[in-house]
This record gives sequence, structure tokens and C-alpha cells, in this order.
Amino acid sequence: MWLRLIAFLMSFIVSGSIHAQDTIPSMAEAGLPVFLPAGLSNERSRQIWESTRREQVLAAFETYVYGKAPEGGYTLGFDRIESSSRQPKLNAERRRMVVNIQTERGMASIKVTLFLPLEHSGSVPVFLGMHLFDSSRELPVIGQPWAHPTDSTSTLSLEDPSVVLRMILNRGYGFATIDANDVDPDEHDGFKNGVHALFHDETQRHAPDDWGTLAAWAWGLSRALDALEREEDVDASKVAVIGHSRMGKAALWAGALDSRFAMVISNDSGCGGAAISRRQTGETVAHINRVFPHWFCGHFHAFGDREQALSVDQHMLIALAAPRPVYVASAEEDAWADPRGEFLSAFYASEVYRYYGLSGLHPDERPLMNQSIGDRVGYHIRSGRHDITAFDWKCYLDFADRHFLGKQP
Ligand code: GTR
Repeated sequence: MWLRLIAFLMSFIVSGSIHAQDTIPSMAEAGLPVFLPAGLSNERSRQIWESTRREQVLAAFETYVYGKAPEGGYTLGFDRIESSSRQPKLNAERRRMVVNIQTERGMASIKVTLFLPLEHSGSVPVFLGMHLFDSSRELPVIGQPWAHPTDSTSTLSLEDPSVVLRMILNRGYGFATIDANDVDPDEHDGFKNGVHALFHDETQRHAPDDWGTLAAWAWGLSRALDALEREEDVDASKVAVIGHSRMGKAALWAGALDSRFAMVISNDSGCGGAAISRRQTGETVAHINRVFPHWFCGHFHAFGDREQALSVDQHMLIALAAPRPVYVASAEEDAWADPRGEFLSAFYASEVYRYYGLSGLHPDERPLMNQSIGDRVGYHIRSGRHDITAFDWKCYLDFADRHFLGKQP
């Protein structure tokens, strides 16, 4: 009897409420840092958010979570490795550019691979992501073939890894990707390689607020955007930064820092991404810093099991995208990423969108399995595991159609 009661109470604590769908506590009730005091008008809140509060939140993430990237001290050069090669299988053309970053300590190069629909009139909106494998591969695998949980009639092939890329291109969008290894290999090397080495002498210890690997990847995504802006076929005012899992953490941070990204998309980004750290559900701050000590800045390591001492939490990272459209996605079986914590971040971040007179997630909106919800803040939870699938991409394309092209579903 007692064990059953304890198990029930534990599920209550983890889920955040009994029948979690119906009652969501306010940020203050949930012990989360608030954006602004209650009782201000939306217009007044927007003024304060834009004049001071947003900068405070951003600075706190820079100092205590991701670390500060250098503001300057480098020059950029741009080259083209491959002008345009037709990819008949994709009905697309592929271009390869390279961004050369030069500092007094040396140079690093980031390759940008861009796929554009063969038939396009004028410039096209582009999704920009990153991957963790050799970018010399013919086609980056940017999503698993269709795994729509309920639509068994989908005709998309389950074998062909390019099926997702073709889906994106056939809907009139471009896709660009960089190789994370060009920016910073995903290993704890003491910041001796990648772009960190351009700015830090390896004998210098990293200061506790120096940029970690996720901040370097975010910086690399902005350098890739510098390259995309030089392509007249790319509508640089409509570039969505997107990432799955660890790349989703980097995409959220890139979108927070660089307002040139017109849309920000996090796919199953979890701890240090969209999931609220204070919930300590699934992967925790202590665990992620133990296993991936290079991802965040040194200060962040001190907040393991002390998340409540942080002046920010991840709902505020989502809100840094406002008023630009932002999308957070979860997977039902991805307990490690804390789907409920990812949803709550999107839910709470919607308050800042209301400052702008925009609807993010409506206060009465709740997650619906395998359905996209929300307006300027999008959210879905897909049945299945930690992954990025054609179903996820379909939701993002619909979201981009709505917010980039003004198309209603
Ligand atoms: C896991 C990590 C997660 C997530 C994931 C991924 O090992 O704990 O935070 O980043 O890797 O990137 O696939």
C-alpha cells in the first residue's frame, strides 16, 4: 500500500502535476526564474524586455551556461569548392562553399554544403543545420525516413536516406549543413583544436566563462550564415537554424545570439537545450557536465545538483528567440531529454511572445501525440525514440510554410 502511494507521488513529482495535462503551475509556483514581475502591460513588458531584461538573460547564459565567444579578432574569407553540381536523384543542385577564419594565431576553414531545389524562382528559404560526420559524404543523412506513427499510407521510402532531403527540396526549401568537426571536434581536448585554438593559446587555461563546444558550434553556424548571405539564390532573411539533440542545443544558442536566424528549431535537444534544468528529470546538469565536460563553460559545472542557484533556466533560452518563430519538438520514448520539460519550456517562453502581441503556445494548449500545436511557438511530441524523422521534418516544413511563406495548412 505504502509503496504504491510513494510510486504515485513520485510520478506526480516527475510529471509536475496529477493529470499533468490540465494544470501547469506558473513559473513562480514552479520555482522557475520569471521573465518580468507580474502585472505589467504587454507593451510595458516588451519595452523592458527589449531595453534591459533580454540582455540580462542572454548575459547570464553566456557567463554561466555556454560561455562567451570572441566578439572579434578575426577576418573572414569565402571560397567556393563546388559551384554547382546537379543531383538528379534529389532534383537539386549542390554547392560547396568554405568560410576561412583567420586570426593572428592561424586559420580554420568551415565547409558549407548547400542543396537548392533545381527549379526555383528567386531566392529560397533555407534550413541550416550541422552534422557530426565526414561532410565529404555525397548526401548528409539529416533525418530518418518517414516514421509517421499513424500515417501508414505514407509513400516515402523507408530505406533511402535522401528521402528527407528530397522532401525538403520538393517543398521549395534549401538545406545547408556544416560538419561540426570543422568547427570543434566533439571531444574534451582542452580546447586545443577547432576554432577555440584560433583565439586561445593552448597553455592558457580556459576562463570559467570561456566558450565551450556548444558555443563554438553556435558560432560556426553564424559563420555558415555569413556564407549563405553571399548566395543570391538564398533568401538570407528566411534562414531557419535547426539541430537534433546536441546539435539542437547549439541551434538554440545560435538562434539566441544571432537574430539573423529568422527561425529556430530544436529537435529532442534535452538537457542544456530545451528541457528545464530545475526539473532534474532524465539527463541532469551534473550528469551532462560529467560525461561531456567540454560542452558548456566552466561555471556551468558548479550548478550540478544546484540548478535552483542559476538565475536562468531553459524556458528563457527559448524566449530569447522572440519574436521570431521557434519550434521545440520531443519524442515520447526520449525520457533522457525530458519531453515534459521541453514542452514546459516552450509553454513558459510563450509569455514573452505575448509581450509582442503574438500567440506562442496558448495557455490552454497541451501536447497532443503526433500533432503539431502552437502558433509563433510550435511544439510536437512524436511517438517513438530519440531521433529526427521525416515526421519531424514535415512539422518543420509546415511551420516554415506558415511563418516564412504565409501559407496556412
Ligand atoms: C546524449 C546526450 C544528450 C544528447 C544526445 C545526442 O549522449 O546525453 O544530451 O546530446 O547524446 O546528442 O544524441
